[in-house]
Amino acid sequence: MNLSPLQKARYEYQPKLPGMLRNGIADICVKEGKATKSVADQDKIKALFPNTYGKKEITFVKGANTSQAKKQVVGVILSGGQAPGGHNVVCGLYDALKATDKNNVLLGFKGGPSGLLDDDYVKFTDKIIDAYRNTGGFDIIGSGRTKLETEEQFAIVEKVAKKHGLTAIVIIGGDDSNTNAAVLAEYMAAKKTGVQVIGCPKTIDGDLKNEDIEASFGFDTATKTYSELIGNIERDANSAKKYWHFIKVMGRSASHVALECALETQPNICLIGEEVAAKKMSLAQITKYIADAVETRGNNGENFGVAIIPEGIVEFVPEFSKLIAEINELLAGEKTEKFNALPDWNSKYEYIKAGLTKASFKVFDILPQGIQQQLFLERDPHGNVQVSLIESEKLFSEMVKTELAKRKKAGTYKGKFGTQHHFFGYEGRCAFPSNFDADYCYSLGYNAFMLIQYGYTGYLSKVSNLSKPAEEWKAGGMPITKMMNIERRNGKDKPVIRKALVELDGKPFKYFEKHREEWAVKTCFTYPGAIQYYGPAEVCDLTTRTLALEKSR
Ligand code: FBP
Repeated sequence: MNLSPLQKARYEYQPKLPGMLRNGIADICVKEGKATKSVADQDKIKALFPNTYGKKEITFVKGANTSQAKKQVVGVILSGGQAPGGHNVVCGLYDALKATDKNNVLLGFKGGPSGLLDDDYVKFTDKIIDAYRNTGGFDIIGSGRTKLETEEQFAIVEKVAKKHGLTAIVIIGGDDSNTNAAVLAEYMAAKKTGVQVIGCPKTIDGDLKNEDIEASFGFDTATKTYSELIGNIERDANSAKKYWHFIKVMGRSASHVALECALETQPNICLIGEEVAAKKMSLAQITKYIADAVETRGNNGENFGVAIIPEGIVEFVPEFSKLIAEINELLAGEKTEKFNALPDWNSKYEYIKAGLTKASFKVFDILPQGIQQQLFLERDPHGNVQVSLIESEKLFSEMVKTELAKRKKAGTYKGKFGTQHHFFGYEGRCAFPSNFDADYCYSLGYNAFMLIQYGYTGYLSKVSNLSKPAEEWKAGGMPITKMMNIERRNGKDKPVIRKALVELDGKPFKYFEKHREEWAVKTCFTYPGAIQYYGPAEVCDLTTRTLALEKSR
């Protein structure tokens, strides 16, 4: 393999563990906290998880090891979208497992949850692990989005686990994958298989967090990567002074990524989906909000700017989600064929007009034609519109353009409006993990093994106090059921981990709200630059503005 100088150097990087884990299992004992209950729907969740509900939170502290010595054979999977640091979770898990007993075994199941079902695995060795230390990506075993949720699937996993003599399974994933981890843990406990299941909180979207889990891994590196790029674009915009850049950033549901990038780069505009939903903003209102900033700046001779648009924004616009729901109905089942058979866009347009309510057609009709067509071209396997594929950065820039043309005619707007569009998502998901993510992920994996060794199941590996230096981080575990409630999914009530959306009374949003009027009209850009891996801690080890603000007094 050809190695870049940075990759070679990163192999040598020794991730920092929380102080209390530094001497390994010999020096660790468990401090039990209070029994937990789910965030909502306690009776229902308790009934669904009779064997794993209500367990105590635990913290590891220094003290004599009281865990039972036994040979461990652990299986691990990476699940869902890539997030920087995934390899280090595996490395931390491997190092803890081998440091505890060199006869312990770690199997990596390939391609995500389906690897467990297909029994497609690799037995990790020092050589394999050493080639992935502190690197980005999930390519060590690959990832996938197969859901582990049916009894039949669990029965297959049970068989595979038995074949390999697995004592535990570690699922590295987001809210859905960890929900499945909780259900699998309950299944394994109910069947008395002796197989423990432990989750690790992953997602660049940052929406798997709560009072216990301070951050999901990957958020730090991904937002730093996007912020570097956004800062570079800001500088370009401020140099050439001729473009407004509309930048969509990933974050399928929550707007944490957009908000963090805004805190890092101070753009002119950043939309926050949760605010749009709370204020029930229409497309026209959002367009006006952006156009006002463009007009003020343009009239001041500043015909450039930067607007950040979160990927999931359109689903937060009430009139737009209603439109999507109606389109899904309009094309349900055989109706898709009928629609596709129409000869041209004009006849399709008439079909749509006749099928939508008046209010939804009005919304449809103001969309640029390219977006209108996207709504009908891109369908998921269930026949639904794939909202994440809608080019919302173009949607808003087009709508702003139309609005500005009116203002120009009316004589209020005197500037010029040239645009560029960008989408930052995949660029950040496999970056070399920042020192924070390298340390945090290694700690999560190392700690996951401690939970296994102490016999816990249905727990999420928890490393907290993250705004402090790693030495002061705390390690322990939290029952996954604590984060669960009942939500309606595909027409059925399901136990799921509650997604953490941006809190409008939280400190990160409040800070943004306080400054955004000034950022909108003045040029207040900040340029975070590239992630630094070597140098002073205040440059290299700092985590996100979001976490710093959340933890500030
Ligand atoms: P996870 O929730 O699985 O971590 O994935 C998040 C994400 O990166 C979103 O930001 C994005 O919308 C989505 O994955 C893209 O998915 P895919 O990789 O399947 O295109």
